[in-house]
Amino acid sequence: MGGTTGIEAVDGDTGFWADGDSLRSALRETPPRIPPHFGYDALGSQLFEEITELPDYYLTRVEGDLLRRHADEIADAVGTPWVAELGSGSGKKTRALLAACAARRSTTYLPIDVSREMLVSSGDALAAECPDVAVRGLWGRYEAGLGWIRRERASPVTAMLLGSTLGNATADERRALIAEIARTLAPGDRFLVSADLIKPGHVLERCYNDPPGRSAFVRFRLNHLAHLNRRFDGDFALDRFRAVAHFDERTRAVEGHLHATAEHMARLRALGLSMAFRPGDVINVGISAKFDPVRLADEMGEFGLVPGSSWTDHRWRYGIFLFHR
Ligand code: AVJ
Repeated sequence: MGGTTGIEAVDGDTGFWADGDSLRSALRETPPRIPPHFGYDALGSQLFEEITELPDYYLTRVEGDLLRRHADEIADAVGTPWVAELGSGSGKKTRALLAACAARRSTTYLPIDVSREMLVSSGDALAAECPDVAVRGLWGRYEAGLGWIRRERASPVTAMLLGSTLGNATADERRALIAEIARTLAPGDRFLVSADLIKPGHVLERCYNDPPGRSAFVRFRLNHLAHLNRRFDGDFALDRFRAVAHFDERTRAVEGHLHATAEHMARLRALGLSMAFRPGDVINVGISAKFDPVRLADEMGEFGLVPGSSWTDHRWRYGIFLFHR
């Protein structure tokens, strides 16, 4: 048992997950917004890996430490033969947990990601390190991956949403995603979700901006425009934007912004869309909401998800929370 048994395109045969309608409406918000999944094409996924290595970007390291330190306990609490991960990325942080799961029971891992390249490389790395875990990669958006799980009746299952990725959704998107997860899960299934906890604005602004001499965040944010240019025959001028993240105390979210530095127009021909920019105009290329564990549990409760065990670091920076359906 084990090894990669292949990758399935769950967003249709073309794998064309970058649908124009949701983009068009997000670009019409004030300020215009680019939804988070556009940040994770092959290049964006690689740039995000660079971000995780920045000295002040603590999220990935703190979460990885928690997952390694508590791998056995989490694997006991998980208890399901199917383990699906929404936004699996490089999969590095999850390997210790999957190994602990496979040591306890026959385990099939379903990584869901919009980067096909990431599914291939993470699947290969997992097969080499944890040959006991069977892997079926689902290439596409979360909703499509969850649809696959329902159709194939892959249950009992644990759906995992790690990396504090829930924070990248707007309030509306977040409710829709939790609802979709809750309706996919059957009684006995689990939801393992991690969350970066609320902390002072200056710490978060240092975390979400490049230190001197580095440019991982700037390139990651600008790649959203480059990606739209490639996908939708666009002409966003990357050199007419400056990338800055700031923490909004009111919404308790870091906002990743691109500020226009010159008056200009940009078009996305495939969408028949054109946008005018003046110096200082903003495009929002990603929010990273920060969480209060009590409010998170309340939000899950609205969808019938019941809190189980949780794991936090001793400085209370980050939490991993298990919910039962
Ligand atoms: C993918 C949730 C880990 O919000 O910290 C956004 C994504 N990185 N801007 C985060 C991200 C930079 C990231 N996560």
